[in-house]
Amino acid sequence: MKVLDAEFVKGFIQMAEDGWQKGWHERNGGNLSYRIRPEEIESVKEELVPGEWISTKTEVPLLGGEYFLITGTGRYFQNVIRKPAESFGIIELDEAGANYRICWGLENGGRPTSEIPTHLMNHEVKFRVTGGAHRVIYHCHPVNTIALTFVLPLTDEAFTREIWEMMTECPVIFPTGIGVVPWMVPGGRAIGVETSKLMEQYDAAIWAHHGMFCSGPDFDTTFGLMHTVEKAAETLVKVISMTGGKKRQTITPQDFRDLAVDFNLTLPEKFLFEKE
Ligand code: 2HA
Ligand code: ZN
Repeated sequence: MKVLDAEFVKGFIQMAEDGWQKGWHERNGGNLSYRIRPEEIESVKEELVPGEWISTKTEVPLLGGEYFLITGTGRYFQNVIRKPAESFGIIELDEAGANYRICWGLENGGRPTSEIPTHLMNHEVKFRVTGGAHRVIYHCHPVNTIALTFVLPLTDEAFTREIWEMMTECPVIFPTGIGVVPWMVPGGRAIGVETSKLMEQYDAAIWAHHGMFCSGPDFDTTFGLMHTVEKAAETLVKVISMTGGKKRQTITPQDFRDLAVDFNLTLPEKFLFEKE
């Protein structure tokens, strides 16, 4: 089969297009990667031509030999659907996960996203903690979530609690909460280490004054998580804009505990603190 005819590739392209349509990918902002299933990579073998080995700038031995779809550095989400073979590619990792080689796409001198260390380290943590269930890592620049990083304390507790309060389904969709990475230089291993530590417990991590990473088992769930957090962030921006932050009424810690019982959730008590 041709790469562009494969269902997993069509899903990748559609998710990139959906993110572009949401306004989360100005210019070359954001990046997306998908850990390909063995039968999926087998189905497109005829088109794979491995290139040179290049450093991943990290090591992810648990992912040795895995193949990924990954967007290109400097390439635009806007163009994923228009110029797919230039905008993303298929890479293969060596056994140590220390080097990759491009096997398809990233045409005209493309390379994987500058955030490849964070993507691979997040994939490795999620591979371990979900028993291989998670396959998608998604990064974008959603405006309301970014705006809140100038206003809320940069703690997991503050962000999780405020976002949960904005919509009853939030704690159902991400019961473990949201992590926050303070401002750091992007594109390197250090920010990848901090993000992947958060991914041990969370499926969403916010980068202060930059954007967000989400992880999930498939394209729909991962995009849906990003969308849910960003929509709740938009609601909070409106509440703060209207009131300065003082709510007349909200969902209380006891409400969350009651929800947890009926929905069979475990909501960490660290997010259910009493406010001043
Ligand atoms: O330009 O979003 O974080 C891609 C990015 C880097
Ligand atoms: Zn970014």
